Amino acid sequence: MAMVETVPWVAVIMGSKSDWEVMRQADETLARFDVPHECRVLSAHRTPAQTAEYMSQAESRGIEVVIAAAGGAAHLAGVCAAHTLLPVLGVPMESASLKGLDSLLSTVQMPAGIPVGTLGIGSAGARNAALLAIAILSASRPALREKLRRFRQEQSEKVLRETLP
Ligand code: RP5
Repeated sequence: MAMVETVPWVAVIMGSKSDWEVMRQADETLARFDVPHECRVLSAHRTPAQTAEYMSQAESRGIEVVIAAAGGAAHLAGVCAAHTLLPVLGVPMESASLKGLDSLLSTVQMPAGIPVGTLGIGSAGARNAALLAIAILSASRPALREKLRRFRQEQSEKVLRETLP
C-alpha cells in the first residue's frame, strides 16, 4: 500500500537532542490537536548551513509556523527567522549555568526588523509555543479552533473542580 505523506504545518526545531525531553511537550501538544508537524535537531552554530537551507525551504514545503528551541547563547530562533517570512516562536531552554536566563535574553531581545515571538523558559514555554502555533493555524481552520475552544473549556472546568485540603 502506498504511503500518503502528510505535509507538516509546524516545524519544531531544537538546537540539540538534549532539548528533546522538554520539547517533546510541544510535540505531544501538537499531536493532541492532530496538527501535522515534524521535529528536527538543527543548530545555529553546529549545523549553520543545514539550518539556513531547511528554513529557506520551509514555506515552499507547506510549513506555516516554526517553533525553535535553544539554550545558552540561544540564537537559533533568530537565525531561523532570518531565513523565512513564516512566524517563528522561540522557546528558551533552561541552561545549566544560568538557569535559562541567558537563553531567554538571547531569544527575546531581537533587534527590530526580524521578530521572534518568545515564550517562557522550559516546559511551559514548550507547551505554550505549541498552543500559540495552534491558535495561529486555527485562524483559518474552524475545526481546529473548536478543538482549542474545548481545550480551554476543559482546562477551566478542571481548575474549578479543584479542592483544597
Ligand atoms: C544549544 O546548546 C542547545 O539548544 C542546547 O540547549 C544547548 C546545549 O546543547 P548540548 O551541549 O547539550 O548539545 O545549542
